[in-house]
Amino acid sequence: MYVEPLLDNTGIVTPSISAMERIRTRTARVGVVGLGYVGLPLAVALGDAGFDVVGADLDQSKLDALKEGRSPLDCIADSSIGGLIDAGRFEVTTDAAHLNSPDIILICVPTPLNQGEPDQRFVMEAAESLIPQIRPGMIVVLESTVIPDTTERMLVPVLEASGYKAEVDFFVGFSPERVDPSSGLDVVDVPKLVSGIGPQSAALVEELYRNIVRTVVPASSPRVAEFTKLLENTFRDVNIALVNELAQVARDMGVDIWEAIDLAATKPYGYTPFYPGPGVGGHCIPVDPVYLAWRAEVAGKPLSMLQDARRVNDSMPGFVADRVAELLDGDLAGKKILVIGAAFKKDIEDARNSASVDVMDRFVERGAEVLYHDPYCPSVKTATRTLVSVPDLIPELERADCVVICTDHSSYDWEEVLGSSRLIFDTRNVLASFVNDEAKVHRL
Ligand code: SAJ
Repeated sequence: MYVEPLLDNTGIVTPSISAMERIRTRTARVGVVGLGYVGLPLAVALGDAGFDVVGADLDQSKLDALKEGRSPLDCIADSSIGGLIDAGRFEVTTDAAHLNSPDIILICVPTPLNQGEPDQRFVMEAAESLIPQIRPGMIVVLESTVIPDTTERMLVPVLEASGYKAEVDFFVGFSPERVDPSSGLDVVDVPKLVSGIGPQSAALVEELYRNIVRTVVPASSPRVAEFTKLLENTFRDVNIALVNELAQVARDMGVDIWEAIDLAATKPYGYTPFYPGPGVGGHCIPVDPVYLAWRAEVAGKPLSMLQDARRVNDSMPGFVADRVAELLDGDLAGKKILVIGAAFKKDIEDARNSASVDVMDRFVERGAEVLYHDPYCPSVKTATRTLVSVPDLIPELERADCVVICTDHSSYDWEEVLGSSRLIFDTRNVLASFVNDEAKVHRL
């Protein structure tokens, strides 16, 4: 039975008592749509906080692993999953339409690019699957990174097709994901921005996350929280582009960019070190600025700096190929190139939008014979073919005309790589700490 919102004696709107009670007593059943690197850690944190969780994900193999108490993600231990499954507090389904109308639903689906444009299709599909499940007192929170205004102008109208009114019958908020699989920080340790489409939604969303994470930071609206998320990652893309562009000219000025960055990093204020590389990969940094730039374009105010930064970062694979060609008498045709690392950054298995793959494509375009090795990525799809990681590293190092280090996984024995290679182009400066033969080892 839905309890009318109460105005307490200070005139502050008190959200639906039942919804707030269910959060505070942690008796609410929570649905998580999307069990990837955002949704699964969140589902585990909810379960650990005492909530019953039902997760939905289209990937049957992921659900099979979860049902057997196995984690499909490196960043989540099997024990975290098994404990919740054994306690009967974590169910999974392939269909978000079958969440069975939980008290709370968190939407954690991907928001990629499609032909260079924002693609919010998965958010829309998730929202549409929730329409028949909306009921009075329910709370829906969007966590996916979206174009500013999506929560209020797209998600709410779709959910109100249920016949119920947002901020009256049910509640809606936005809380951007800040999961970074490689930082080692647990979901509970990262401050969480929270927001609601009105005071009741805001109070409920804030209370929900207070029961999950250590620090909650209220934003005045979903729109500003959506914008902030894009700001955080655009900040990174633009700063990486700065050092990538400087890396392309420093050498011509007789300057070692890596030394300059390390010197700048001694400044204890007003500077944040970023490092050049083969390009910017992943599902966040090369994507989020495009969402912000797209929205600005719609507002008639193109963001030239973001677009220029994207162009610089996207030019790095070609720059790497140019530098390696210089080292091989100006011609890559028929040369044997071994790329070390296909993942988009070190110590993870994710090759989405990986610059390493773009570097391989640039070499193939110039007629080189390209192989790669990556213990985390057994195979990758390049523009023209699927490549498989070579099984034995050392003989391939010895065979290569040039070894190109694109991802500096900690698992490599870099002394061994150095000793077994004839020529190395190091895009990550990972060999800096070794005594280098300058004729053999070259850097960005
Ligand atoms: N990169 C550089 N130079 C740098 C930093 C990164 O070339 O100085 C490259 C990386 O090699 C990679 C790409 O940029 O190809 C992205 O690297 P990233 O460290 O930003 O990694 P992501 O994509 O995992 O970003 C996530 C983001 N987390 C969320 O969106 C919740 C980002 O906000 C985090 O700041 C980042 O992790 C992090 O700090 O690790």
